[in-house]
Amino acid sequence: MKLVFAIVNDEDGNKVMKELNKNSFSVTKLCSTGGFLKSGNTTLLVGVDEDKVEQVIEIIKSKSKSRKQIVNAPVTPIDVGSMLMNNTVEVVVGGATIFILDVERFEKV
Ligand code: 2BA
Repeated sequence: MKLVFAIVNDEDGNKVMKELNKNSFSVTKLCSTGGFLKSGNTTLLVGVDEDKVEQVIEIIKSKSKSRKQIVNAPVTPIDVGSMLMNNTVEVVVGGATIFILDVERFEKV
């Protein structure tokens, strides 16, 4: 068995979860926060047999869009003397960041 960890945009989270449920996959949704943007994202946990992992990835891929986001990157005071200036940076976020882990043991009691 494998555990699929998928970090998706908040706006895509429900769509991905709905499609996984429609295809009979059990999903747990966690509210998470990206360390870089400090904004909310959604982490989905899906426990599946190894032969279903590709199907899960395809579903996540089909419902997750990548987006460009403009963020304020503060310029350090060293760069600008005593003034504190803001500099905007464009980053591409997602579609989805996926980790696949081996499950040592799975029990429902
Ligand atoms: P955040 O950490 O908020 O990152 C959002 C986006 O900012 C990233 O998109 C990437 O384009 C950019 N970014 C992140 N760290 C950066 C840095 N040190 N310098 C420059 N740009 C940076 P994604 O790569 O699509 O990641 C989306 C979210 O997935 C991340 O949100 C984070 O919550 C998670 N994630 C991505 N890679 C991860 C990893 N290796 N381990 C744990 N979580 C990860």
